[in-house]
Amino acid sequence: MSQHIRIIGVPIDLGQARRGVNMGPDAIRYANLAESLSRLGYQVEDKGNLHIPVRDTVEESQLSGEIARASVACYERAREAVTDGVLPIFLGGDHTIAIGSIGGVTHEKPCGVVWIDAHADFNTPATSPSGNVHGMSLATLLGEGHDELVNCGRKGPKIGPKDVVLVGIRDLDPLEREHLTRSGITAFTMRDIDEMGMSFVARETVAQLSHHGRIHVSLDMDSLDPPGAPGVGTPVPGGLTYREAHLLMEILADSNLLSSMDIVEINPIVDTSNQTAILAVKLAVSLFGKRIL
Ligand code: 4U7
Ligand code: MN
Ligand code: MN
Ligand code: MN
Repeated sequence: MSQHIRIIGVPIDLGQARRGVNMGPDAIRYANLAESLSRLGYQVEDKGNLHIPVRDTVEESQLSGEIARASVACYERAREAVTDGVLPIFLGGDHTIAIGSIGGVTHEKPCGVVWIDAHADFNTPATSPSGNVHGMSLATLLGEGHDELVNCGRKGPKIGPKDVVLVGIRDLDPLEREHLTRSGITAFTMRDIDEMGMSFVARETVAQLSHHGRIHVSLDMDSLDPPGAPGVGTPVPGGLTYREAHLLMEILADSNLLSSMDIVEINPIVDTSNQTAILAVKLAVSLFGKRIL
């Protein structure tokens, strides 16, 4: 695992309807992400934010085009981080940032992806009830969605169904559910976590992805239970507890395979006292830290 971490802010809110998620990168910085990771012994470099157009200046019909532009920029940063041998952490913004981040880190070779989310983000323009692109990010990465997004960075699918494991799922749209079932993707729902425990779920996740030798963690903060993480645009009751989320991070850390990460969907406008960003930083510390004993 690289001892050099590179922070890349992607203040995009074009993939969903609520304003505020574009302020996520600064909320996470203000919660001391860089200092916390430095204290773990990493060399931390903050590259600032990508330039993303302000929502109010973008016509509805231009949204997917602008998301594609941002995704290509994000893709190039992700690809460059791999070339430079550093570990990139992408700060959203909404979950559309994963189209570019995961696209770019898989430019040379595939990697395993842990998608931690209340949602599967497996809609397509044909199945989506909302039309919001942040609910289509994972399907896009698997090659289904708006053409300019599917072909962002390089043509076609960026990962296959066996390269990704979903954890924390509890809210699927009817057609999205059928699509996910047909895909053959492994998804650990909240019921699975309740029945089998996070320890089993996290170990199984690592076991399914370890053959890649490299794991990307895409952390949507709405995976957590809303009382502890109220600052998200699409909260869903019954999420991961503080301890479950930390245990997941700790077991992923034990794999020694972590190579990149997204922290997404934090909306400071609906948060209280920045607690969702503070929690995200604590989870990142568990993910990149050492065992307590
Ligand atoms: B997120 C939703 F309809 N499924 O497609 C949709 F419920 O990145 C929500 O996981 C998507 O936060 C949530 O709009 C996207 C909805
Ligand atoms: Mn998501
Ligand atoms: Mn979500
Ligand atoms: Mn959300």
